[in-house]
Amino acid sequence: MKMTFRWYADKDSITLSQIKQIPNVSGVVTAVYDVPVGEIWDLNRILTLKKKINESGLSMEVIESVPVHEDIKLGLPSRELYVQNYKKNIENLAKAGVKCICYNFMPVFDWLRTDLKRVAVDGSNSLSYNHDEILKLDVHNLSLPGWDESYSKFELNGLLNDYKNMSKQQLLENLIWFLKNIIPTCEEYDVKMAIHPDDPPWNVFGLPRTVSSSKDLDEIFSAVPSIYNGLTFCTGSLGAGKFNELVSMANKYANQNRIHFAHLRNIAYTDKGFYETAHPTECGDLDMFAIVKTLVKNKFNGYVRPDHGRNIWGENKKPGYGLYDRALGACYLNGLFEGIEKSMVK
Ligand SMILES: [Mn+2]
Repeated sequence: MKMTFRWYADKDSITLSQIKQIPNVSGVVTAVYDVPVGEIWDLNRILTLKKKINESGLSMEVIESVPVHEDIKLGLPSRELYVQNYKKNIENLAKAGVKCICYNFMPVFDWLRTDLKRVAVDGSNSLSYNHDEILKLDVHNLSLPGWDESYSKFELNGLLNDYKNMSKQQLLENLIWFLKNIIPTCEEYDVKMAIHPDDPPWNVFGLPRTVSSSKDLDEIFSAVPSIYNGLTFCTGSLGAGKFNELVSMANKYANQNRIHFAHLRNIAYTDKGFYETAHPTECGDLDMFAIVKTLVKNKFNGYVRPDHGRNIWGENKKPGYGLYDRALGACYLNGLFEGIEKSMVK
């Protein structure tokens, strides 16, 4: 297991030296953030970013994300150009020593919550999702926490309209087309693709979803069997769907060597959705011990990061991405891995 920590580069108020001080964190998970989706990341900018990270004693082996242009998800003719650009990005990232790319194939929104600061009894706050509140929203006049700056209402209406008649099967076919195009490049440059599951794993606003369940993942992997076509095992995203049995999924995909990256976080279910909790098993509804044990049992050797943390100790950072609770999460996960690994040695 290689413990990493997400870092938003120059936009992040958390510094590399703070991250380096978290025990056992060997690298950051980052990206070149200000390039429009679909365009090529300049190699020199990637190398400059890498140099800065390496000088802090950290590695840059995982990128999250290289976003996929909507035209690829929509299967438009312009996808031919965007997939060439994507391949060029894989090549450039490989030249900078990147080993794993996390990406997703969710139309329009790559995560969705109804409250970014749900306050818990202990005074901490975290992200939460309530399906009733989603149903109350006017799809033609959406205002969503965390998204108002990303799209104008006009753009959003256009995009939602573009997907109106797309089936789940069509979206899956577009994903498979994308994978068939890029995986040979990944094999050539030794870069593993790790698809992030849908968050949350069900349809919202009528948008199709195609990476929500074990059945979905089986179809994706059987269509493009190369081991370079792999998974970001995000426990919070998959686990939001009670139909997903995380331990058996961890067992299946770690055994197949498909899990290249793991986001390990906990959630608690409510009547209408879920909220994010501290990482330990007893803080939420996911059995983090059983999940990690299953990964270790299958000799999982990929990248791990703590995922969304709460805001605690008066910290008021980007929702999910404060320093303190994610650092606590990393320490908890380090302890789980060490305890389980050492107890399994005969
Ligand atoms: Mn995740």
